[in-house]
Amino acid sequence: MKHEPEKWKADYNRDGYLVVPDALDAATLASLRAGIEKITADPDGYPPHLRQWLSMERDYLKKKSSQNDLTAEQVGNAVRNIMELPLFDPIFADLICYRPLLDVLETIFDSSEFSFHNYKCIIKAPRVSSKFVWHRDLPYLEHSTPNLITAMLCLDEMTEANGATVVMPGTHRIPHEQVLPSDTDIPEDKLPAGERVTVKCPAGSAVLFHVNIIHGGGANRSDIPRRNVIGIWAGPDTYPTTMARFGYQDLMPRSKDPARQKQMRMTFPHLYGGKN
Ligand SMILES: O=C(O)CCC(=O)C(=O)O
Repeated sequence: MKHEPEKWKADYNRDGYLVVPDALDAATLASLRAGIEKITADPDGYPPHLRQWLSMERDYLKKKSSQNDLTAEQVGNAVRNIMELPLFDPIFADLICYRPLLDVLETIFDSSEFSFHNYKCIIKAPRVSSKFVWHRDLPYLEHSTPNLITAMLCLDEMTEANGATVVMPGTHRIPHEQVLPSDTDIPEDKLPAGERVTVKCPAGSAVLFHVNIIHGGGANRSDIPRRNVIGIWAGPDTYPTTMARFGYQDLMPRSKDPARQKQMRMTFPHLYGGKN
């Protein structure tokens, strides 16, 4: 990955999003792909405490038939979303410590005091996926400030044909109090005027965006999958306002606070030489 902190900051502040090519090295990309493939190969083979975190395309389109022109039968057993990735495989927990991504996050937050919220994987399965509604992420994240970043690690190339994310640059600039609960699903005729950018990038790229940027994306009707491991990260003094908590939530992998550093070492002894 090329270190371009000034460019990262300028892109993010101007547009509300940023693409970082080669954020994942080849070995990490391969192991994340293998981890996701293991989950999607047999979703119904998981015990209930894990199966509950898998959302299927067929169930989504029962609720949101406008987002897919196929029937529940036609989409088969395609997985659409895997929540709580670190519960499925320690490689996803270790990803909380992945240095290239932390470098970018520390630059954009302009602080070392940011915290992990959760990791999920959004899958647009070849030929059958639904499209995404236009939305902002902040309303469903429910935090005390909007200083949160959605960081997508692209396990596959993103193209228009496989349903690349589409963003509306600049729409992150909105006062906190003007973000509405209904912004989790913004109808086409309520979208602000402005450019729509299809984020095309190679596999291994990171795409980071402000949780208030309006984004969506098309269906995947190509033959290649489009899988994004998506982390939510909270900036300094930014806290959840509901009861919901995720595994490993609130770890602060770059914190300068010795107690937080100790927490990281004790949580990931195999990555920090087993020292307290
Ligand atoms: O995977 C994508 O293209 C975007 C995911 C997304 O919008 C979300 O998880 O809220």
